[in-house]
Amino acid sequence: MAFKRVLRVQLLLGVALLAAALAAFACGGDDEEVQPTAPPSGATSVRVVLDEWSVTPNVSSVPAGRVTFEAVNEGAAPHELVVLKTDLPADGLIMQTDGGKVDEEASAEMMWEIEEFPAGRAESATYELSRGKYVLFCNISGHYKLGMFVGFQVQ
Ligand SMILES: [Cu+2]
Repeated sequence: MAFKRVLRVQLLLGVALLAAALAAFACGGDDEEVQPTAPPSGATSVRVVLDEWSVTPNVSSVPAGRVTFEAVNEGAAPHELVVLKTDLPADGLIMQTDGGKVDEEASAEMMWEIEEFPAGRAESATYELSRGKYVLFCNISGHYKLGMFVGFQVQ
C-alpha cells in the first residue's frame, strides 16, 4: 500500500515536471515580460486595460503630440487596440456588412493599431496624435459589439 502511494506521488511529480518543462519551452525564445519599454521622452503615456468586454484607459484625454499607449490584456482571450480618429460616437462606428467588425476605413479619419496579442501580455506603441475625438476599441470579430470600446479625447 505504502509503495503504491510513493509510486503515485512520483508519477504526479513527473507529470508536474513535464508540464513545467513544456511551459518553459512554449515561452522559450520569446520571454518579453509584461513590462513594456519606457515611452519615448516627451510622450504622454496612457495605460489601456483590455478585458472581456471593456476597454479602460487610465485617462480620458491627453494633450496633442506623441502618445504612448500601453495596452494590457487582462482578459482570457486575445485582444487588440485600435486607436481611431473620428467624429462618430464611440458606440456608433460603421460596421462591416456581416456585422462582426467595425469598418475601420469607413469610420476613421485616421487610425493606428496594436495588433492582436495574447492574454496576460502588454504591448505598447507611440503615435503622433492631433487634436480631436477618438475611439479606442478592439476589432476582433464580435468584440466591439460586446462593449470593447470607449471614447477618448486629444486636446
Ligand atoms: Cu477583443
